[in-house]
This record gives sequence, C-alpha cells and structure tokens, in this order.
Amino acid sequence: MKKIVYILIFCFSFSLLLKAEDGSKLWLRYKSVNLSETPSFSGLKGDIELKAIKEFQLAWEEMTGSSLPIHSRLNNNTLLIGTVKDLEIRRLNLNKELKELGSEGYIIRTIERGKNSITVVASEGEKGLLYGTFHLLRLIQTGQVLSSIEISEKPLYNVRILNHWDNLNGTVERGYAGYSIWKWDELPSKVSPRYEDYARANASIGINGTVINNVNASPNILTQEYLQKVKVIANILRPFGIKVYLSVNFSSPHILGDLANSDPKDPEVQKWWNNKVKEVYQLIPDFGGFLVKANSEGQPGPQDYGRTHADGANMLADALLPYKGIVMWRAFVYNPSDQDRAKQAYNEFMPLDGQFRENVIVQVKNGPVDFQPREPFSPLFGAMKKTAIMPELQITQEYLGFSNHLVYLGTQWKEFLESDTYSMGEGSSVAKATDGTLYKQPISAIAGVANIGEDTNWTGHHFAQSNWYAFGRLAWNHNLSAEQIADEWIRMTFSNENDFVNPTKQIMLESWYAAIDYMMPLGLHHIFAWDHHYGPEPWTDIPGARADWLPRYYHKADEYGIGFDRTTEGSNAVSQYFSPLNDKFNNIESCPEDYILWFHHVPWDYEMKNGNSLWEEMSYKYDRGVKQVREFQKDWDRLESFIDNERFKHVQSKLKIQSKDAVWWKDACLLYFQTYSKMPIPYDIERPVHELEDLMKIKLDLKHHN
Ligand code: GCW
Repeated sequence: MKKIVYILIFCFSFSLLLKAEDGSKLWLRYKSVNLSETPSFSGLKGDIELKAIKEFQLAWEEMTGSSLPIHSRLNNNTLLIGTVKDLEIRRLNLNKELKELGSEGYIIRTIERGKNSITVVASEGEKGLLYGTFHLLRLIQTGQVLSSIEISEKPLYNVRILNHWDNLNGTVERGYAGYSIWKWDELPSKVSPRYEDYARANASIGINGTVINNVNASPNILTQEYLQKVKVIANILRPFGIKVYLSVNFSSPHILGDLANSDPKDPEVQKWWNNKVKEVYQLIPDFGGFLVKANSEGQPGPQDYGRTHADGANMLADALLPYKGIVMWRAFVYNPSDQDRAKQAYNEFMPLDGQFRENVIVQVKNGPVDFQPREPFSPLFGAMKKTAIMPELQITQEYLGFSNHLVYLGTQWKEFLESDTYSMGEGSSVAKATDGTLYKQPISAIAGVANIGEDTNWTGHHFAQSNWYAFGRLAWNHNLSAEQIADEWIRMTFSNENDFVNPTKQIMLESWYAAIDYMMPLGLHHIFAWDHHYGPEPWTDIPGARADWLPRYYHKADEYGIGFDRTTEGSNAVSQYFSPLNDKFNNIESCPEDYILWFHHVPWDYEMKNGNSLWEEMSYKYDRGVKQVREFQKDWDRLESFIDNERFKHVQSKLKIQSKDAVWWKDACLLYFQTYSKMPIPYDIERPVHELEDLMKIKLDLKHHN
C-alpha cells in the first residue's frame, strides 16, 4: 500500500514537473509549439555552418523531436536559408532587393519553381539571415500560415542596444531580478551557459549591441584583468550579431593611468585613451564603443577641467574613430541649482549642437526629468539638428513598481516615439527625428536600460519579459503597434489560444495607464520614496538633501493648488518646445490634462474638461487605478486553466502585491494632498483604509545598489 502511495506521489509530481514552466526559456519556447496547423518543411538547404541554420535546426528539433533533413536539391517544401554568397540564392534574382535591405535586412518568401514551392530566407549578410530565421520561427510559433509569404524587412535604427546598469561586484543598480548575469569573479575561465541564452534571446528580437556595465562606471572595467573577461563575453555574443560596448569612467586616465588629471585637452590624457582603445581592439576587434555618464550625479567629466561635454566626447571619439567605434554621450545632466531640473539638459546641450564628432551620438532619456511613470518627451528631441541623438528608454521598472507590478511598457514607448516634436513642422515625431528620417546623421540608435538579472525567469516578473521583448521589437521597427507586439509575445511566451491571448493582451494594454492612475495621474511626477523609489512619499523631507531629489520640488502642493508651473510665468520650460506645442502646453486650457500638473500649478477647484474639480478628478483617477488592478486580478484568475500552474501562481501573487500597493499609493497621495486641498474625497469612491500617519512611518529597507 505504502509503495503504491509513493508511486502515485511520484507520478503526480512528475506530471507537475512536466507542465511546470519557470520562464527561463523566455519567448523561445519551441517545445510547446503546435505544428499541426503549419505546413511542414520537407527539408532544408543551405550552408549548415551558418549560425542561422544552426538556430533553425535547434528550434526545429525542439518542436518536432528530430532535425530537418538536408536537401541537396530544391524539392517541394524545401526551406532555403542563405546569404548572397550562396549560389542558389543568387539564382533567385533577389540581389538588388537584398542589397537595398542591407546586411541586417532580409527577405522571407515563398517561391514557385516549376512544380515545387520553396520557402526562402535570404540576406546580404549573416546577421540579416539570423534575424530572418528568427522571424520565420516567430511565424511558426504564433501559428501563422506559411504559404505565400512575402516579407522584406530592415531595421529602422542602426544600433539597438541594451544598457546594463550592472556593477563589477555583481549587484545591479535599479535591478529587480537578482544579481547580475555577468559573473565577473568566474570569468574569464568559467563561462555561464546563460551568456549564450542571453545572446540568442537578444538576436531573436534584433538587438545588436549591449553595454555590459553600469553608467556609474568603475574605472576597473578598463584594466587588462577585466578586459580579458569582457573579451570572453564578446566572443560568445559575436556569432549572434551582438557587439559589446563599455561604460567608462571619465577619470580613468587619472585613476588607472596615474596621470595628474583627466583633462580632455591634455595630450597625455589623449594619448592614454588612444592606447587604451588600441588595447581594447586588440582583444575585441569588433568592439562597439563607449557609453559615458559625465558630470552627472557626481560622476567626473570634462567640466571638472572647464571643458564642455563636446570636448570630452570628441576626445573619446577621436580615439575610437580608427576602429569605427562610437561614443554614446549621455545628456542626463542636472545640478542643484535654481534652474528647473526639467530644463537643464536642453540648456546644457543646445549650445553644443554641431560641435560633436560624427561618431558621437548624444543619448537622451525619453523625458526631461527621469523615467517617470509619464513624462512629456524631452525637448532635446528634434531640437539638436546637427547632432545625432538617440533615445534612452528604461526597461527596468525603477519608477513603476520594480518587478512586482505588471506594467507593459510598449504603450509608453509608442506614445513617446509618436509624439510630434514639430521640429520640422507637423509630423516630426520623436521616432523620425532620431531614426535618420528627418536628419541625415551617420548613425542612428536607441537604448534600453535592461531589466535582466540572474533570476530563473530573467526579469523577476514573468510579464517584465514583455518589456525586454517590446524594446527589441520597437528598436527594430517603431511602426509596430504596442498591441501587435503584446500579441506575439503572449502567443510565444504563454499560449496561442485566443481565449487566453485576448484578455491577457487587454490587461497588458491597460496596465501602464492603470499604473499612472494609481501612482501619478495628471502629470504628477517624482513623488516617490526617497532613494529606492518604491512606493509613495510625497511628504519626504530629508534634512540637507538636494531640493531636486525631494518630492515637494515636483508637486509643489499648497493651499491654492498643486503642480509645477513651467509656463512662461513660471520656469518657462514650455519655451524649449517648438511651436505650436509651446503655446499648447503654456495655456492651461489647451494643455493636455495628462500633463496638466507637469506644466501648471493648478487650483484645487479648477474645472477640468469633464466638469470635475481638479481635486475630484485626481481622486477619481487614483480610484480608477486601484479598481483596474482589481480587474486585472479577476481577469487573470479566469485564465488559470490555460497555462502552467507555476507561472500562473507567480503572476497571481504578484498581482496581489500590486493591488495592495495601488491602495497604498491612493491612500497616501489622497490623504496627504487632502491636507492642502481641504476638500472631501468624493463620497462615491472607496474610503481610505490607512491612516496617513501610519503611511508616513513606512520605511522600506530596500537596497539601492549603487
Ligand atoms: O534614474 C536615475 C537612477 C540612478 C541612475 C541615473 C542615471 C545609473 O535613480 O540610479 O544611475 O538615473 O540614469 O544615470
């Protein structure tokens, strides 16, 4: 009897094991693909040494249990994968088209040859072939019909890059998925299998670059010891078309090279960088270049020597130029001054327009302050017409509930990329101002601050994987809709069943708006808890702290009203935008209500477009955010039968946290701001369940890994 029980327990746990999914495969879950509806290939033709073909075979084996036979001739249903070097590809007369698509572009096409129908994946280069192959796999994974395919694609940004804020001690600044995936203490001798998994995942979404260390950069990354480690990573990423870049500390010549200073105009300093760059390229011949955070939040920079950002960037650019390396120079600069923080990057960089070398690109965060739940776009986009500018997006959810809240960022990034800057008249979207459409710069690029860590599921929250995915897809093609990206991600990551896909997609598409509502509606910003940025603290006062690191600086609540006056009567940040946006933002009547408290100090009883007073509107927004998360919980619970228990439960428990946090945000903000508005919380919304004084005592012990 006992034995039978054991056997039963064993069988039961085994069946659980089979079904359980830990998220480690991300969206590359070929094993669960249902091939029954997809016409199968009869065989494969091409140079089997190609990475693309190896990838396809790997995936095919996972899908079918066997590898695809290699054809020596083109039979019916042969899959032909090759670059223009392949004779069969050259025979297809695609060369002109392929040339136009470039070495990263590709064609996937069904071609009739006599009685045979073949499917071709072709590209000028091996990178394009890999991207094309992953595209084909995506079509299979999402259950799309594979007959008469007619696809040609090329990326809209040249450099599509992740920024890891990973420190050399293994911690990740603003990382919420555990420690860094880069095991510096094990390298170069021991190689984690995750490096290659990482490379495949990135290649599958078109990412072609990665900055592997924090912008708050330790000079040590440039020592021989570390460069040897970096070399190993670069060797693993290279076959997947991914170049390695490094964040560098501007004081490296002084700190590592023992020079008296790091002045960019000092020939000794220039020589030091030239030699260092040479050393790097000896180890990593296709090294991408440097990312620099200078004169920002305490980091050293050219201004320490009375030089400009252009002087600093150009010095590095000159050192990198012979090797075709680039400099990504960050514009995230602000000083404790009387000047509105939102204006500072523009004021600092605009006068330098036209002074940067051709291999410099200025990296600008999407908003003028700092990755807030919602910001208007930074006025630098479109404004620097003689300088290449690249957007920096934050994939990691520093200001959006870490890896506890389900917040799909595809919607946020689309809103940003489609914002009209009016820099060249109507239709000058941020995307067009940065992808080379409006201004012909030698390089175009887009960066995303990674949310990747050593957690089994890579990103902490299973749904946070969708933000990594969405970043890659938008970097490849910013014309894709947030909905389409969510749709394909859900199908690949969870299930192809429409009854699962549609409600899940709905949750994702609403999730960013919900988070704005329960955290910072109507243009409120930066009212986060001190330092760690999890949870509300609109009241914080840290004696001696920089004013622009405190929430009051941003919300400016008083008995009259709330919001930052950035109009021509106030800080005049509105004037940094092109006409007609400047007037639109300046006038409270025409300012979009989503940004009203970003640009205006608004009286509590101001009448909003729907007739509510500002105070009422704010209350309803917070309430709506809370209610929406509760709806997400209900929707998710209904989906239990569609997916594995492990991931279902994990997301379910995260939603519980999010739901509680949303109430916390609502109560904290409404009760606190009520001390100024002195108005009742509308009677038809749920009453606060917390005491303000209790909320004000909360001090979370969350480490900010700096
Ligand atoms: O958002 C802020 C973060 C810092 C970060 C900085 C930056 C890497 O709070 O942790 O430092 O921005 O982007 O440089």
